Amino acid sequence: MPSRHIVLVGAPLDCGKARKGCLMGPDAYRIAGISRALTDLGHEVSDLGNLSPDSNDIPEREGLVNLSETIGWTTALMRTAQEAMQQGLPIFLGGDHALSLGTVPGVAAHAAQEGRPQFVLWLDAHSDFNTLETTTSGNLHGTPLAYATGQSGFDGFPDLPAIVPPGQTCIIGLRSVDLPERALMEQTDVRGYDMRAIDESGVAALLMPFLEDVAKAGGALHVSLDVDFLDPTHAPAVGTTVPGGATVREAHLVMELLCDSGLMTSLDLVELNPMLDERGRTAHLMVDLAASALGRRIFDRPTPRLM
Ligand code: 6HN
Ligand code: MN
Ligand code: MN
Ligand code: MN
Repeated sequence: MPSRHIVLVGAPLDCGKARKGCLMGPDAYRIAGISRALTDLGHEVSDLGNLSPDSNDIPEREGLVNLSETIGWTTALMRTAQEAMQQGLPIFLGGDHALSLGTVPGVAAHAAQEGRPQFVLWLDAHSDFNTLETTTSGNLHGTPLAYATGQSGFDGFPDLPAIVPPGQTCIIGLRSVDLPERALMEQTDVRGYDMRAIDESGVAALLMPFLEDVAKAGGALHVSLDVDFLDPTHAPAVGTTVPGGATVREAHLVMELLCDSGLMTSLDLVELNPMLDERGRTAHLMVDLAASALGRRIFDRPTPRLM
């Protein structure tokens, strides 16, 4: 893969749910060697350090967890994502998945300025398609994909600088979807693939048609990788473990196919909770997956294509 300018953006937000620990995520990725892994691949890496949320005077709302702080992170990340896109390929080091309330609209605004359609690949056990109206947990890390695709029910959040049409998003890894978010998602043309689809078809058969659509449209592609996409036996450092997730090889294959496609323009690494890790293995696995998406291969010879 050609050498890229990669911009690391630390976003230690921990407001998207009650259990704390994701704020240590950006530093865990740094300690696990994310910069070195990427410079070893020939990329230039800059690290913008850790961001802080904007302040605002939005009142808290009954039944919603940390609304004001979450909106403060959303506005800060929307702005920073647009700036980072002008410099290179940003990797947003989370932080919980509420991070994507800012990153996805921010990168989409950049794509709109360039006249390119924005696509989103969501690798997650969950669809994160709740709104402020449908959430039963009140945890706003369960809402970013609904917000970014322009669903209503986000009173108090900023107007979107750009909407990602639901048909330009693809979720892979689903195995925990709330009934109201499922009902909302079913009214859209979001592509959602559950673990059964991976078991039956293999992950490549699900991913490749989506990548072909991105390529045909000349689109930008944002990838949002939630730790719980992976099976908890491989990636224990996450608060929302759901058994039956992707294997290490399935996750690497997604990343390797993304790399071959040359389409990825930005990446979120979210939901790592270092308090729950075992000797840093989840942080290292996430770094290895990012490296696979950006050119690491074991043996530098093309794989024969069966499809
Ligand atoms: N995540 N659907 C559940 C909720 O509380 O809305 C779980 C959300 C999980 C969010 O994994 O990023
Ligand atoms: Mn650009
Ligand atoms: Mn998620
Ligand atoms: Mn999840």
